[in-house]
Amino acid sequence: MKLEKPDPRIGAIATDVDVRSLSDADWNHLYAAWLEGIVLVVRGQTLSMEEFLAYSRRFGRLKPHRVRRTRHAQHPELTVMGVGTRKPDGSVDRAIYNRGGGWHTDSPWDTEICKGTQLYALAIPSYGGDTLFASMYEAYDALPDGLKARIDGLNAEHVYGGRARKGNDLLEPEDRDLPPAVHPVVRVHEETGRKSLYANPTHILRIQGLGDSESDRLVAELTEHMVNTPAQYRHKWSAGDIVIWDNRCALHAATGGYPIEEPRIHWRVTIMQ
Ligand SMILES: O=C(O)CCC(=O)C(=O)O
Ligand SMILES: [Fe+2]
Repeated sequence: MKLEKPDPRIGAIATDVDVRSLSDADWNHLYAAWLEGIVLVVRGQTLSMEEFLAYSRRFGRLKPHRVRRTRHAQHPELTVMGVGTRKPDGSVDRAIYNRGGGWHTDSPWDTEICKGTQLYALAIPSYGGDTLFASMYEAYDALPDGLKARIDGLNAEHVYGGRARKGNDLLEPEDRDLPPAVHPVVRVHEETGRKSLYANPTHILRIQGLGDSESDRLVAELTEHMVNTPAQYRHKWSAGDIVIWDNRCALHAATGGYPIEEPRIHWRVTIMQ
């Protein structure tokens, strides 16, 4: 197995390895590279659905996504991304075409924080469709001391799609008004012990204890720091790539911009701590 780091702060890329037959040593290296790199790419895999699920379960328990209509019928813990980019009337279904567009972490609207999200690329368009990742360890570390002091001890409420309920139409009606989940704005990573900024601009509803406009202003200020951190990795997909990212310490964004007539299909799992 070969492991490369595109940047010392974020990203790890593994090649010359088959995740179906990992030695214990290679598994330990991959897991450590993921924790350190936040985003781990394993190139060149050929997996059945069962093999992808089995490999994913090595990272942790899998949880079916709240969006029910893109769950796989036989394996609800698996979401199929990118099917149905056109509606029956021929118009583009933006919620499917650019699902995950806009900086976010996954599942902050759940009371239990998900540890990772893992995607396996089945079909990749000829251009566009990259995914961006940003380190929230680095974003936190680089905050001015005054801002660090202001956010110390604050908690934020999150709902699916935030105040605008963006993408909420992917949810079944009975799942659209679930109560917010509350998480600290500065969190300590369960495995690395590092502090990171957790103020997801897509799904945040409000920071508790502040008025709406004060909360919006603080989220906007934090967002500038989060999305402008130079500690970023841009993944250009190839079919056969597996990418897992750590939702406890990173934001990500799907960039879209790929030809609508070309398929961009991934299998996706949500991995719990
Ligand atoms: O399709 C992508 O590039 C990322 C989608 C996303 O945000 C997710 O699967 O959580
Ligand atoms: Fe996402």
